[in-house]
Amino acid sequence: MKQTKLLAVGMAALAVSLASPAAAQQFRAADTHADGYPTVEAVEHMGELLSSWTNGRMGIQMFPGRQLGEERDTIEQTIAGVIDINRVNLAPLNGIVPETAIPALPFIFRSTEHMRTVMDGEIGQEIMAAMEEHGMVGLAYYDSGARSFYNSVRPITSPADMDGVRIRVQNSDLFVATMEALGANATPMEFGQVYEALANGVIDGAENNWPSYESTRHFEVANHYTLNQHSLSPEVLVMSKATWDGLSASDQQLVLKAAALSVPVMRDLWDARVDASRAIVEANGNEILYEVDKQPFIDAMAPVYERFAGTPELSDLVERIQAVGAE
Ligand code: GTR
Repeated sequence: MKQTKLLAVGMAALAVSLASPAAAQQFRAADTHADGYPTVEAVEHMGELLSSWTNGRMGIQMFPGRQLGEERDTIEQTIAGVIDINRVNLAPLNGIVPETAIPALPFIFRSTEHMRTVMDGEIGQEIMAAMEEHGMVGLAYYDSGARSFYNSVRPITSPADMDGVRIRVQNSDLFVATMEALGANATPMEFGQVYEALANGVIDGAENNWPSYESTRHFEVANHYTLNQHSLSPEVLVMSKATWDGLSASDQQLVLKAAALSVPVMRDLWDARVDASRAIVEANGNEILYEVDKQPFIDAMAPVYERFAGTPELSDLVERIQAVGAE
Protein backbone atom coordinates (compact mmCIF):
# COMPACT_ATOMS: atom_id res chain seq x y z
CA MET A 1 0.00 0.00 0.00
CA LYS A 2 2.70 2.38 1.09
CA GLN A 3 4.75 1.43 -1.95
CA THR A 4 1.84 1.97 -4.34
CA LYS A 5 1.35 5.41 -2.88
CA LEU A 6 5.01 6.22 -3.27
CA LEU A 7 4.91 5.01 -6.84
CA ALA A 8 1.88 7.19 -7.56
CA VAL A 9 3.61 10.23 -6.08
CA GLY A 10 6.71 9.42 -8.13
CA MET A 11 4.69 9.09 -11.35
CA ALA A 12 2.92 12.37 -10.68
CA ALA A 13 6.25 14.11 -10.10
CA LEU A 14 7.57 12.65 -13.34
CA ALA A 15 4.53 13.84 -15.23
CA VAL A 16 4.98 17.36 -13.86
CA SER A 17 8.66 17.40 -14.68
CA LEU A 18 7.98 16.17 -18.24
CA ALA A 19 5.32 18.79 -18.74
CA SER A 20 7.54 21.60 -17.46
CA PRO A 21 11.22 20.72 -17.34
CA ALA A 22 12.78 21.92 -14.08
CA ALA A 23 15.15 24.21 -15.94
CA ALA A 24 12.41 25.88 -17.98
CA GLN A 25 12.37 29.63 -17.68
CA GLN A 26 9.17 31.41 -18.60
CA PHE A 27 9.94 35.13 -18.49
CA ARG A 28 7.04 37.13 -17.12
CA ALA A 29 6.37 39.97 -19.55
CA ALA A 30 4.19 43.05 -19.03
CA ASP A 31 2.46 45.37 -21.46
CA THR A 32 -0.12 48.06 -20.79
CA HIS A 33 -1.79 47.30 -24.14
CA ALA A 34 -4.44 44.67 -24.71
CA ASP A 35 -4.00 41.36 -26.43
CA GLY A 36 -3.58 41.78 -30.17
CA TYR A 37 -1.82 45.17 -29.97
CA PRO A 38 1.37 45.16 -32.12
CA THR A 39 3.75 45.42 -29.14
CA VAL A 40 2.05 42.49 -27.40
CA GLU A 41 2.14 40.33 -30.51
CA ALA A 42 5.79 41.16 -31.16
CA VAL A 43 6.84 40.08 -27.66
CA GLU A 44 4.77 36.90 -28.02
CA HIS A 45 6.63 36.25 -31.27
CA MET A 46 9.92 36.72 -29.43
CA GLY A 47 8.75 34.13 -26.87
CA GLU A 48 7.92 31.63 -29.62
CA LEU A 49 11.38 32.06 -31.10
CA LEU A 50 13.06 31.52 -27.72
CA SER A 51 10.94 28.51 -27.02
CA SER A 52 11.59 26.89 -30.40
CA TRP A 53 15.34 27.53 -30.24
CA THR A 54 15.63 26.00 -26.77
CA ASN A 55 13.01 23.25 -26.94
CA GLY A 56 10.90 25.08 -24.42
CA ARG A 57 13.70 25.72 -21.94
CA MET A 58 13.13 29.48 -22.32
CA GLY A 59 9.92 31.23 -23.24
CA ILE A 60 7.72 34.21 -22.45
CA GLN A 61 4.51 34.36 -20.48
CA MET A 62 2.79 37.53 -21.61
CA PHE A 63 0.56 39.54 -19.28
CA PRO A 64 -1.11 42.15 -21.52
CA GLY A 65 -3.68 44.78 -20.65
CA ARG A 66 -2.09 46.02 -17.40
CA GLN A 67 -2.57 42.69 -15.65
CA LEU A 68 0.67 43.37 -13.79
CA GLY A 69 -0.14 47.03 -13.17
CA GLU A 70 0.14 50.43 -14.80
CA GLU A 71 3.43 51.31 -16.51
CA ARG A 72 5.00 53.06 -13.53
CA ASP A 73 4.33 50.06 -11.24
CA THR A 74 5.59 47.60 -13.80
CA ILE A 75 8.80 49.57 -14.20
CA GLU A 76 9.38 49.38 -10.44
CA GLN A 77 8.65 45.66 -10.50
CA THR A 78 11.04 45.18 -13.39
CA ILE A 79 13.82 46.95 -11.53
CA ALA A 80 13.02 44.77 -8.50
CA GLY A 81 13.23 41.60 -10.62
CA VAL A 82 9.56 40.62 -10.15
CA ILE A 83 8.78 41.24 -13.83
CA ASP A 84 11.38 39.87 -16.24
CA ILE A 85 10.48 41.67 -19.47
CA ASN A 86 8.61 44.93 -19.85
CA ARG A 87 7.45 46.78 -22.92
CA VAL A 88 6.99 50.45 -22.09
CA ASN A 89 7.25 53.82 -23.76
CA LEU A 90 10.44 55.79 -23.12
CA ALA A 91 8.43 58.58 -21.44
CA PRO A 92 7.79 56.90 -18.06
CA LEU A 93 11.52 56.10 -17.89
CA ASN A 94 12.47 59.77 -18.24
CA GLY A 95 12.56 60.39 -14.49
CA ILE A 96 14.73 57.31 -13.89
CA VAL A 97 17.15 57.42 -16.82
CA PRO A 98 17.68 61.06 -17.98
CA GLU A 99 19.09 59.93 -21.34
CA THR A 100 15.69 58.44 -22.27
CA ALA A 101 14.20 61.95 -22.33
CA ILE A 102 16.25 62.89 -25.38
CA PRO A 103 14.44 60.71 -27.98
CA ALA A 104 11.17 61.71 -26.29
CA LEU A 105 11.88 65.44 -26.79
CA PRO A 106 9.27 67.23 -28.86
CA PHE A 107 10.07 67.41 -32.56
CA ILE A 108 13.56 65.92 -32.18
CA PHE A 109 13.04 63.50 -35.06
CA ARG A 110 12.32 64.65 -38.60
CA SER A 111 10.55 61.42 -39.53
CA THR A 112 10.01 57.79 -38.57
CA GLU A 113 13.00 56.91 -40.76
CA HIS A 114 15.16 59.33 -38.80
CA MET A 115 13.92 57.89 -35.50
CA ARG A 116 14.60 54.30 -36.60
CA THR A 117 18.09 55.12 -37.90
CA VAL A 118 19.00 56.81 -34.62
CA MET A 119 17.46 54.23 -32.28
CA ASP A 120 18.71 51.20 -34.24
CA GLY A 121 22.24 52.64 -34.28
CA GLU A 122 24.96 53.64 -31.87
CA ILE A 123 22.91 56.33 -30.10
CA GLY A 124 20.09 53.90 -29.34
CA GLN A 125 22.66 51.51 -27.88
CA GLU A 126 24.15 54.25 -25.72
CA ILE A 127 20.74 55.08 -24.28
CA MET A 128 20.14 51.41 -23.51
CA ALA A 129 23.53 51.19 -21.82
CA ALA A 130 22.50 54.07 -19.55
CA MET A 131 19.58 51.96 -18.28
CA GLU A 132 21.83 49.31 -16.75
CA GLU A 133 22.84 51.19 -13.65
CA HIS A 134 19.12 51.67 -13.00
CA GLY A 135 18.38 47.94 -13.02
CA MET A 136 17.21 47.43 -16.61
CA VAL A 137 18.81 46.01 -19.74
CA GLY A 138 17.50 47.36 -23.04
CA LEU A 139 16.62 44.66 -25.57
CA ALA A 140 15.00 46.50 -28.50
CA TYR A 141 13.16 49.62 -29.58
CA TYR A 142 9.74 49.45 -31.16
CA ASP A 143 7.85 52.11 -33.12
CA SER A 144 5.21 54.21 -31.46
CA GLY A 145 4.20 56.35 -34.41
CA ALA A 146 3.69 60.03 -33.70
CA ARG A 147 1.91 61.43 -30.68
CA SER A 148 -0.63 64.15 -31.44
CA PHE A 149 -3.28 66.07 -29.48
CA TYR A 150 -6.90 65.09 -29.06
CA ASN A 151 -9.54 66.75 -26.94
CA SER A 152 -13.24 67.34 -26.52
CA VAL A 153 -13.15 71.15 -26.42
CA ARG A 154 -12.02 72.51 -29.78
CA PRO A 155 -9.77 71.76 -32.75
CA ILE A 156 -6.15 72.66 -31.97
CA THR A 157 -4.84 74.68 -34.88
CA SER A 158 -2.05 76.59 -33.11
CA PRO A 159 -0.51 76.79 -29.61
CA ALA A 160 -3.04 79.54 -28.78
CA ASP A 161 -5.83 76.92 -28.93
CA MET A 162 -4.07 74.94 -26.18
CA ASP A 163 -4.60 77.73 -23.68
CA GLY A 164 -6.07 76.31 -20.48
CA VAL A 165 -7.00 72.96 -22.05
CA ARG A 166 -6.51 70.16 -19.50
CA ILE A 167 -4.32 67.56 -21.18
CA ARG A 168 -3.40 64.22 -19.66
CA VAL A 169 0.25 63.26 -20.05
CA GLN A 170 2.34 60.22 -19.13
CA ASN A 171 4.28 60.24 -15.88
CA SER A 172 7.09 62.32 -17.28
CA ASP A 173 8.17 65.84 -16.29
CA LEU A 174 9.27 66.30 -19.88
CA PHE A 175 5.71 65.85 -21.12
CA VAL A 176 4.36 68.11 -18.35
CA ALA A 177 6.82 70.82 -19.40
CA THR A 178 5.95 70.37 -23.07
CA MET A 179 2.25 70.98 -22.41
CA GLU A 180 2.97 73.91 -20.11
CA ALA A 181 5.20 75.52 -22.76
CA LEU A 182 2.13 75.45 -25.02
CA GLY A 183 -0.11 77.02 -22.37
CA ALA A 184 -2.09 73.87 -21.59
CA ASN A 185 -2.73 72.45 -18.11
CA ALA A 186 -0.87 69.16 -17.86
CA THR A 187 -2.24 66.31 -15.74
CA PRO A 188 0.05 63.28 -15.35
CA MET A 189 -2.09 60.16 -15.14
CA GLU A 190 -1.75 56.45 -15.78
CA PHE A 191 -2.88 55.21 -19.18
CA GLY A 192 -5.63 52.99 -17.77
CA GLN A 193 -7.38 55.92 -16.10
CA VAL A 194 -7.60 58.22 -19.09
CA TYR A 195 -10.83 56.97 -20.66
CA GLU A 196 -12.84 57.55 -17.51
CA ALA A 197 -11.22 60.92 -16.85
CA LEU A 198 -12.12 62.03 -20.39
CA ALA A 199 -15.65 60.68 -20.09
CA ASN A 200 -16.20 62.40 -16.74
CA GLY A 201 -14.70 65.69 -17.90
CA VAL A 202 -11.87 65.56 -15.34
CA ILE A 203 -9.57 66.24 -18.29
CA ASP A 204 -10.30 67.69 -21.72
CA GLY A 205 -7.85 65.71 -23.76
CA ALA A 206 -4.67 63.74 -24.08
CA GLU A 207 -2.08 62.99 -26.73
CA ASN A 208 -1.20 59.76 -28.45
CA ASN A 209 -0.72 57.89 -31.72
CA TRP A 210 -3.52 56.48 -33.92
CA PRO A 211 -3.55 52.93 -32.47
CA SER A 212 -3.66 54.14 -28.84
CA TYR A 213 -6.31 56.77 -29.59
CA GLU A 214 -8.43 54.04 -31.16
CA SER A 215 -7.72 50.93 -29.04
CA THR A 216 -8.51 52.77 -25.79
CA ARG A 217 -11.73 54.19 -27.32
CA HIS A 218 -10.55 57.66 -26.33
CA PHE A 219 -11.69 58.71 -29.80
CA GLU A 220 -15.28 58.19 -28.67
CA VAL A 221 -14.96 60.75 -25.88
CA ALA A 222 -12.46 63.22 -27.41
CA ASN A 223 -13.59 64.14 -30.88
CA HIS A 224 -10.94 66.58 -32.13
CA TYR A 225 -7.63 65.08 -33.26
CA THR A 226 -4.88 67.35 -34.59
CA LEU A 227 -1.94 65.63 -36.28
CA ASN A 228 0.69 67.99 -34.93
CA GLN A 229 3.00 64.99 -34.25
CA HIS A 230 4.94 66.57 -31.39
CA SER A 231 6.67 63.40 -30.20
CA LEU A 232 7.95 60.21 -31.80
CA SER A 233 9.01 58.86 -28.40
CA PRO A 234 9.63 55.18 -29.16
CA GLU A 235 8.64 52.10 -27.25
CA VAL A 236 11.36 50.08 -25.57
CA LEU A 237 11.62 46.48 -24.50
CA VAL A 238 13.64 46.02 -21.32
CA MET A 239 14.68 43.06 -19.23
CA SER A 240 15.18 43.22 -15.50
CA LYS A 241 18.92 43.38 -14.80
CA ALA A 242 18.37 40.86 -12.02
CA THR A 243 16.93 38.36 -14.52
CA TRP A 244 19.58 39.17 -17.11
CA ASP A 245 22.43 38.60 -14.64
CA GLY A 246 21.02 35.16 -13.87
CA LEU A 247 21.32 34.04 -17.51
CA SER A 248 24.33 32.40 -19.08
CA ALA A 249 26.16 34.48 -21.69
CA SER A 250 24.77 32.26 -24.46
CA ASP A 251 21.20 32.61 -23.20
CA GLN A 252 21.67 36.38 -23.05
CA GLN A 253 22.65 36.29 -26.72
CA LEU A 254 19.54 34.26 -27.56
CA VAL A 255 17.34 36.78 -25.75
CA LEU A 256 18.95 39.66 -27.66
CA LYS A 257 18.62 37.84 -30.96
CA ALA A 258 14.95 37.01 -30.41
CA ALA A 259 14.25 40.63 -29.39
CA ALA A 260 16.03 41.93 -32.52
CA LEU A 261 13.99 39.58 -34.72
CA SER A 262 10.76 40.79 -33.14
CA VAL A 263 11.44 44.37 -34.30
CA PRO A 264 10.59 43.99 -38.03
CA VAL A 265 7.57 41.89 -37.04
CA MET A 266 6.40 44.70 -34.76
CA ARG A 267 6.95 47.36 -37.40
CA ASP A 268 4.88 45.51 -40.03
CA LEU A 269 2.09 44.93 -37.53
CA TRP A 270 2.34 48.57 -36.52
CA ASP A 271 1.98 49.98 -40.02
CA ALA A 272 -1.10 47.83 -40.61
CA ARG A 273 -2.57 48.80 -37.25
CA VAL A 274 -2.09 52.53 -37.89
CA ASP A 275 -4.14 52.21 -41.10
CA ALA A 276 -6.83 50.13 -39.39
CA SER A 277 -7.11 52.49 -36.42
CA ARG A 278 -7.27 55.54 -38.64
CA ALA A 279 -10.08 53.95 -40.66
CA ILE A 280 -12.08 53.23 -37.48
CA VAL A 281 -11.70 56.80 -36.20
CA GLU A 282 -12.54 58.30 -39.59
CA ALA A 283 -15.63 56.12 -39.89
CA ASN A 284 -16.71 57.42 -36.49
CA GLY A 285 -16.84 60.93 -37.96
CA ASN A 286 -14.19 62.49 -35.71
CA GLU A 287 -12.95 65.94 -36.57
CA ILE A 288 -9.38 65.36 -37.74
CA LEU A 289 -6.97 68.10 -38.66
CA TYR A 290 -4.44 66.43 -40.95
CA GLU A 291 -2.41 69.48 -41.88
CA VAL A 292 -1.21 71.84 -39.20
CA ASP A 293 1.59 74.39 -39.21
CA LYS A 294 4.09 72.80 -36.81
CA GLN A 295 6.47 75.73 -36.67
CA PRO A 296 4.73 77.70 -33.88
CA PHE A 297 4.66 74.49 -31.79
CA ILE A 298 8.36 73.90 -32.48
CA ASP A 299 9.21 77.52 -31.62
CA ALA A 300 7.53 77.17 -28.21
CA MET A 301 9.81 74.25 -27.24
CA ALA A 302 13.04 76.17 -26.51
CA PRO A 303 12.55 76.16 -22.69
CA VAL A 304 11.84 72.41 -22.79
CA TYR A 305 15.13 71.72 -24.55
CA GLU A 306 16.96 73.99 -22.14
CA ARG A 307 15.58 72.14 -19.13
CA PHE A 308 15.83 68.53 -20.30
CA ALA A 309 18.89 68.69 -22.52
CA GLY A 310 20.71 71.34 -20.52
CA THR A 311 23.88 69.43 -19.57
CA PRO A 312 26.78 69.35 -22.08
CA GLU A 313 26.36 65.55 -22.44
CA LEU A 314 22.65 65.71 -23.16
CA SER A 315 22.84 68.70 -25.51
CA ASP A 316 25.61 66.89 -27.35
CA LEU A 317 23.27 63.90 -27.68
CA VAL A 318 20.61 66.20 -29.18
CA GLU A 319 23.11 67.55 -31.70
CA ARG A 320 24.29 64.08 -32.64
CA ILE A 321 20.70 62.95 -33.18
CA GLN A 322 19.96 65.97 -35.34
CA ALA A 323 23.11 65.31 -37.36
CA VAL A 324 22.13 61.73 -38.22
CA GLY A 325 21.31 61.60 -41.91
CA ALA A 326 17.94 60.13 -42.83
CA GLU A 327 14.94 61.36 -44.74
C1 GTR B 1 1.16 54.49 -25.75
C2 GTR B 1 2.32 53.61 -25.35
C3 GTR B 1 2.12 53.06 -23.97
C4 GTR B 1 1.82 54.18 -22.98
C5 GTR B 1 0.72 55.07 -23.49
C6 GTR B 1 0.46 56.26 -22.60
O1 GTR B 1 1.38 55.04 -27.01
O2 GTR B 1 2.40 52.53 -26.24
O3 GTR B 1 3.25 52.33 -23.58
O4 GTR B 1 2.99 54.91 -22.75
O5 GTR B 1 1.00 55.53 -24.80
O6 GTR B 1 0.17 57.32 -23.11
O7 GTR B 1 0.52 56.10 -21.37
